[in-house]
Amino acid sequence: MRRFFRFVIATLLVGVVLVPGPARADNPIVQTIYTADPAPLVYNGRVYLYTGHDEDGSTYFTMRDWRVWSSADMVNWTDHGSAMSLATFSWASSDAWAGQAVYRNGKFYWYVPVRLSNGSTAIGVGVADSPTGPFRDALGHPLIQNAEIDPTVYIDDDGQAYLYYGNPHLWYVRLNADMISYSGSPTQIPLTTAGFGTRTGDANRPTLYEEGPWFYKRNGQYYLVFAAKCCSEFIAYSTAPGPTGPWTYRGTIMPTQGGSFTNHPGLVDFNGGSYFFYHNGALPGGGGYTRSVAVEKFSYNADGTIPTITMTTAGAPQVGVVNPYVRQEAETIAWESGVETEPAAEGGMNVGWIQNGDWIKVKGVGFGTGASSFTARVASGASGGTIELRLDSTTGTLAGTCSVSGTGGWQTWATTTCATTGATGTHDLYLRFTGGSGYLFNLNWWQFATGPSGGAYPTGYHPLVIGNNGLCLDVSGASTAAGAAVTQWTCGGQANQQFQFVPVTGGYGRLQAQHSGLDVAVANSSTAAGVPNIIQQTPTSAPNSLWLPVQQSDGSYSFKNQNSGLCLDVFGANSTLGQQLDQWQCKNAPATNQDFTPR
Ligand SMILES: [Ca+2]
Repeated sequence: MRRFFRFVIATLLVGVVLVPGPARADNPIVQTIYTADPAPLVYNGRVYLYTGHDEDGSTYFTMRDWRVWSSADMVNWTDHGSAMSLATFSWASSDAWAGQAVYRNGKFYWYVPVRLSNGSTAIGVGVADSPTGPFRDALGHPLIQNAEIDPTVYIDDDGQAYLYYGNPHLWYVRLNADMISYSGSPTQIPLTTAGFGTRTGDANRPTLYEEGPWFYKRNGQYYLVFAAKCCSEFIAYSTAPGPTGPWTYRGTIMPTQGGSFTNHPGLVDFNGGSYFFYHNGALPGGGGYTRSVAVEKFSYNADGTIPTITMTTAGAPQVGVVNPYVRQEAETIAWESGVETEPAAEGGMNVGWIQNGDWIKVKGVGFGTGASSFTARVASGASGGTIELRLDSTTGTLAGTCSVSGTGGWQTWATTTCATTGATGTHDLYLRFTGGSGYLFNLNWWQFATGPSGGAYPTGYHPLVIGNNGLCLDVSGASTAAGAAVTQWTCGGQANQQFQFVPVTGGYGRLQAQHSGLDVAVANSSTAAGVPNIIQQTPTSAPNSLWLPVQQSDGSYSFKNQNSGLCLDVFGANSTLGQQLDQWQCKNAPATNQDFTPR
């Protein structure tokens, strides 16, 4: 099914790929699947986006799970997969429709409507410890059951949480602080034309309010943004001085447009900007039941009113740049052609279904003074292929070519590294995949490095001063024996504290102790994290003795082991003299127990 969908989309996207011009579309923001009913949540410096998921080829609102995405820059969106589904709610039978998630007291609550086996609808609540889930049923039964849909939630400054919802009526309840119960009875908001505008031609629905409310407060004013009139819908809004009204109709935000007869609003402020999320039918194969979420940036008027917002293919501008020198998930995508995602056996998601000519665009990557190598986490049950690193377009400057070999399985992961040249400044990065016929390989994550092939790491022997404690890397007891522990000790400048970096392959090289001539290595090629197991060994250039120097923002270096993918690390970040070092997940932050400054 998934592979069939991939083929259909790849075929349809051929038309998009051939569109010329420098201004590549970034809306809709997800191209790997159809998404609907956006609900953004700002948390910890990122925008988390909760959506529905229109099944491929739908001829109704056929929706079985909900998806989570996130972005730090509004243009590159990370796929967090399916975090909640109909199966989460044992009492639900179908229709995983429009919901919203909110954070409170260390937990994330996701309110969603579903249909029961008796045909009626109800609102349930999922709960999770992480914004990306997994979510579990908080109650084991519906939170609200009065045949309505489309919950929206807001926690007011005084701590009182409100859940608005409804189609055809508009209701609210006051949620208790536990967020999974409420006080009093659901209360109906009177749908007056003063409050919600005038609809003509439908005696049963005299106001414009249709469905999909989005409720929040800003600068002391309460907003209810909603899908208006049916069908096709447009987006309108009302405001009120208090959380329960009285509401005054304020007009249109987004006119009817976009090839989907429904629309659905979600608004947030993030990093100084205001953003309006909606959905349309703009993806190839898209329409009223195969929708896609998109976003526009806007500014509130001085009086708090919202301007008219029109759908664009350009989308919101990027906030900041992508740092290529820290691990970036392959499933962080501004635009793509031909690929899909799936859960990765080693955690998170990976990009898959990669065929010859497919590509991923990552917008606005800040290479700075220059990258010297590229590392990718790959798996292939076939014979692999090639990753071309192109700048600014699929045919742009080739900054590197990375070979991917077969790894013996589609979830058997290995790390491959290649040298890069010419990647300086800020560019859109295109990962273009080439190879033979059929699926080539999967991609979990990637990372660039500065380093010796860029001339940055100093040549010759140097003491390596540790960032968090000021001690120096040291071969224990000045031993010349293979297997002796590599430890930390007070810096003295002696020969067993002098190390030189000897480049070997793809940015990786040996870290050789001057007094013994032996190489710093991970004992027994271990891939375990957090075990003091760093030794010196006879030079063999085996992967457990090859390290990638990754320069940090303060000029120090971390050393990433080629075999394990982990970084040289002071065990427990302690300051104990003679403590043997270990390896640990790379932090890629300066002044830590993984940062070494050559002096
Ligand atoms: Ca990944």
